Amino acid sequence: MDIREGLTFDDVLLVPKRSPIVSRSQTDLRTKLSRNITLNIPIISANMDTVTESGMAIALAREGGIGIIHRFMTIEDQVDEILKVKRSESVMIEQPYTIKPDVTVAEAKKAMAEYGVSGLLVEEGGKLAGIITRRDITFENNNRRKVSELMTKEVITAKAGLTIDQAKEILHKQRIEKLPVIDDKRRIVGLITSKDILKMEQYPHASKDKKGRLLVGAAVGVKGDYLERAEALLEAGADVLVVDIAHGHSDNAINTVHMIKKAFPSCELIAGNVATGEGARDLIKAGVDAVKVGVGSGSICITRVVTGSGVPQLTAVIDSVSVARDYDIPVISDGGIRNSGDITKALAAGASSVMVGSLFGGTDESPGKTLVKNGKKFKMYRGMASFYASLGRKYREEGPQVVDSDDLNDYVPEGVEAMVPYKGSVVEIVRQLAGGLRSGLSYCGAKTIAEMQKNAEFIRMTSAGYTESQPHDVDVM
Ligand code: RVP
Repeated sequence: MDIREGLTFDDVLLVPKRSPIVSRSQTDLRTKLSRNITLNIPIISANMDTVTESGMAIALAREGGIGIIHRFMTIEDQVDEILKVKRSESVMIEQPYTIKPDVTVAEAKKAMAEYGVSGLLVEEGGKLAGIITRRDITFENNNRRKVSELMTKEVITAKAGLTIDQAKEILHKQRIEKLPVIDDKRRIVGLITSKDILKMEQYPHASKDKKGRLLVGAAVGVKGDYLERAEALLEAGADVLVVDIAHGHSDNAINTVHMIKKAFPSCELIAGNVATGEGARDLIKAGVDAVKVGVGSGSICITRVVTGSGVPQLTAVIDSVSVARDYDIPVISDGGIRNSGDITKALAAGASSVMVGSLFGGTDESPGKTLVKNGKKFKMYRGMASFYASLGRKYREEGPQVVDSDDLNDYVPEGVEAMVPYKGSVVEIVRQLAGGLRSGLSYCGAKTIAEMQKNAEFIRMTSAGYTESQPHDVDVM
């Protein structure tokens, strides 16, 4: 039997090349996420319940990447997460939240808190009747008063089709923060806010759709309600769906890709995970727009220990890319990224982007509470095939009786529950990773990721080479 050799990030280095680059700002990190979606930085946050919900997706898209909302919640909740991202900023909010004039101040306060907005358009008989903002009600003691008594009735509005500059001028001249957009019959068409315009200027590299809304993806599984879920997510505005299964080179995954593409031909679809060229080919033939690669590479993954199966990540990427390149389909390297050097290596090996889990766990934007242990702050980070993640899923789907159910004894976890140190905001981490990657491009003598892939020359290291690569013979502070 011929046994091939498999390599991963720590087995190799990139050989430095003559560089024309003077400043990192000359480098360009734009890349293809999938056939029809371009990102400004090649970083995706993992569809895990301790990594990506709307908070993470918003932060990452603002930095130029994208977050994939995990699927371990009801369809309604996942749709809500997508809507939160899509509403977080846009040139114009379509279908802004509205309220009726005859509801009470208490209800208006509740709605504002629930939607996380500072004002609501008041709508009556399908027409704009006024606007009520937090300022109008914050110090109103009588919670039973009606919205109609406190709202601004003389609202300054704009007609559909105005440009951002025109909107800015109106907002400035009138000293207002919210500009409802209406049609000839005074029906509400949208809402432009000064906050959205400011955010647009604050995050110039954000990944956005054609309407100026942040990009966001969502995961679906291969069983049960996946078609219904896919439809609801697409309807809510998800830009890309990810068929998420541990063994993506399976009839199950291929069939799911077929079904989703048949039902929603224009859906941008990623599927995985695979670890070989054949796996990539089968998913591409089934119709995917990008292939996600990584079996057993994740920090919380024990698939290789439990099943004996997997491929070291660098080899998995190189093999998958060797096939996917012929079809012009991007490859996402998923799992095992610990620093910007790993990202540079994954991209140099041919991946178009990387998916990150543990590095983004433990941040302000990741779901879950911060815990304190021995005086240090942590957050939970767990594999989606871990025992407790699986228990949570069963609990949600089947109710509390699962806690006593015998079939839990038969569950074979392929992931672990873990804690990661609390790290503050993910924004700083993303900026460090992107900065390190820009330097990585420069060491390869490249201005773009494509150029780096052309120039890249890997060299294998021994364990002595690896030791030399780390800080050594000093006490690191
Ligand atoms: P990492 O960034 O090394 O923490 O890896 C994250 C990846 O690990 C995810 O994107 C997913 O592919 C994989 N994962 C998630 N859960 C599990 C598991 O329970 N085995 N693996």
